Amino acid sequence: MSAPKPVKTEHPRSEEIFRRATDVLVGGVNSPVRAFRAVGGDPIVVDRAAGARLWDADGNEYIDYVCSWGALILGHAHPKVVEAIAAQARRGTSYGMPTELEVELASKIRAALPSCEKVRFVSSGTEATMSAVRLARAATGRDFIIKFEGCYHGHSDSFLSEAGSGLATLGIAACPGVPQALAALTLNAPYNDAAAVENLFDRHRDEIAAVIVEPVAANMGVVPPAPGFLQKLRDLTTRHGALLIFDEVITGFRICYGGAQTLFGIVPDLTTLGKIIGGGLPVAAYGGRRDLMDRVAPLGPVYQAGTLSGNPLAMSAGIATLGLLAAPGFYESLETRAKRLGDGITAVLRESGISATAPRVGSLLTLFFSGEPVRDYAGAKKCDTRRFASFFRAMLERGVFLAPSQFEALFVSAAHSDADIDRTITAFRESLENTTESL
Ligand code: KE4
Repeated sequence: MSAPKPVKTEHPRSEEIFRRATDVLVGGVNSPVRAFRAVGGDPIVVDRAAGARLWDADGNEYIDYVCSWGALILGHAHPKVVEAIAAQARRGTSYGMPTELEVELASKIRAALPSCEKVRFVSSGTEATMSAVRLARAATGRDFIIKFEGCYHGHSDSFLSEAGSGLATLGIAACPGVPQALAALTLNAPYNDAAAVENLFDRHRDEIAAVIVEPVAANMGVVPPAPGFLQKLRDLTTRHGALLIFDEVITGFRICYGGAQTLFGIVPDLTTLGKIIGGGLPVAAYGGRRDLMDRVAPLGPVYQAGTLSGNPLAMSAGIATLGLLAAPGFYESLETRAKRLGDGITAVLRESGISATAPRVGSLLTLFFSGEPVRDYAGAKKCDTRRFASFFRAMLERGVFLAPSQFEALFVSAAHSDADIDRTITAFRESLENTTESL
């Protein structure tokens, strides 16, 4: 295995650009997780990307496992996706009116996820989950929702308590600016704890509109659902007249073409999607049973709208992406790559005796610096985040870019070659050797 090329540890151009960024952009970023606050130092400034590679403003090359936070399952700048975007751009970027492209992408989604009898496109996962919860509250006439500690469903007010991703990274347990009266309507349960959910239903009988869940949690690190957990949520919501919302913004078209609901054989009432369905452009969606979705304007009174919803440029990227994902053997090949990486990491951990675990669900992986398996947010928070920070930097210096937080996932794409993965495993072994126990 070829040793990874060490990258320059100085980043003069990134630093200069980021200094200007902090003057005009809040924290120098447009999304908090990008700021490297949990891993130290300034973030790299990306200049370009292709396949499994990123290059920063100083010309350093990285093998990328962030992949735009999971959107780029094909890798960066896939020629067919770029061509679809370019061809559409020549025909206009946004019309603010119906197009056949929207019908085509929605039809592909419904064919893959039959529970989505009808679909509405929006421009971010946050919009999708916010709208799905509004619809659930309207359909049931109830106000409370249940979410899970450590799960992340975007930044709308109802989801900002005990949330994962950037809030976990920055240690924000409750977000200022959310009215207490609204925050009180969000009930949190530990992930994988169906008994806690049952207890909430018993305490709030007939008051709970929906349970929203990441069917594979990937915003506290990757935490698989315990056997039977999702089915128990399905049973409880059905019994109590609440809706089950699968937030598949990460898992949709990631762990299989039909998402987690197909893999686990659970039919949710509503599903939210994002990331992959936009092929790297701003597309998200919510969908579900016809009787529910037909309550949304203009058919019903549940209002939701968006200037750029379903815009033709993003639809074209999504159509090209899903067309490539539907090719025979795509997910088998992706599984082979992800298994190579997961097995390599596990072997290094076993050899090293370091207390860490590396759960994997398909092409979603995490390295938890924790001695015991992580099954919920309380377990994830026990991880040695300082050691993770040291490990992250050691990997970055070896040309491997991971998500800059213990509470995120690694994403393997179809562009990661065996050589990339072998180089990553070598960098992984060297980085573990060079990072001490908690600093
Ligand atoms: P956006 O609003 O960021 O498009 O999607 C929100 C969202 C909803 N549901 C799930 C399961 C998600 O993972 C996300 C967003 N994921 C994070 C990364 N873990 C986005 C990265 C960021 O915040 O910059």
